[in-house]
Amino acid sequence: MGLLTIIRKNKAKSKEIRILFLGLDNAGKTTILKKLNDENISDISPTLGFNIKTLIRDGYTLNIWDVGGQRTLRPYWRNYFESTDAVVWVVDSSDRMRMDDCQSELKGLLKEERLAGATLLVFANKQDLQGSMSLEEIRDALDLKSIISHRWIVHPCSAYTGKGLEKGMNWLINEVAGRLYWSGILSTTTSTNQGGAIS
Ligand SMILES: Nc1nc2c(ncn2[C@@H]2O[C@H](COP(=O)(O)OP(=O)(O)OP(=O)(O)O)[C@@H](O)[C@H]2O)c(=O)[nH]1
Ligand SMILES: [Mg+2]
Repeated sequence: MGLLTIIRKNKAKSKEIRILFLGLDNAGKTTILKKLNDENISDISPTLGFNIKTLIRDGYTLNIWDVGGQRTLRPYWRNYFESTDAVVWVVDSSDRMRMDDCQSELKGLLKEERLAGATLLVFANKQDLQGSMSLEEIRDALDLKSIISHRWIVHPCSAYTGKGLEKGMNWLINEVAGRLYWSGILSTTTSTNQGGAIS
């Protein structure tokens, strides 16, 4: 039995998926995570270290790591890369001033060898705010179309209203579970070959 088969079999028993929530500070990572877990979102402070949360979805155990995004904390992101199955890159869609910063941080991240196999979900958060950037604007501002190294999708959401959160996570779970547990029998319902957008 090959090593890959053994790893797949062991993972299939526990059906665990390790997800890393990253993005600039103030993007809404912690708020999204709390909303997904039906927690109160009215009193959230900037994350200075990390939060870990375990969610159960569709029979899968999602081990989610939410790491602080302030500039001084970003060098520590690499401490969380090991064994990551998926990255959720959270974007504050109303923060037009920092889209360049957001793009360069994301591009740097995708060059990391330890994240080579990870699936990428870009959450265009804060869609409830008037004047927030549309999906197309975010796709252009972050130059997402140039990403060919990872399977990706960009999905609009609001952590405040909850709109879009479950749909985005469902895509991610299908995608990762297909790769890890179903040996390449990928779901084709929402994805294109190397990514694309669902709405
Ligand atoms: N209007 C609106 N505000 C949001 C939304 N999501 C988060 N916020 C607000 O944005 C601010 C930052 O949210 P956090 O969840 O702390 O952001 P974060 O990405 O975890 O930030 P760091 O921990 O510093 O990396 C808070 O004041 C939230 O209430 C959203 O969907 N809509
Ligand atoms: Mg946070």
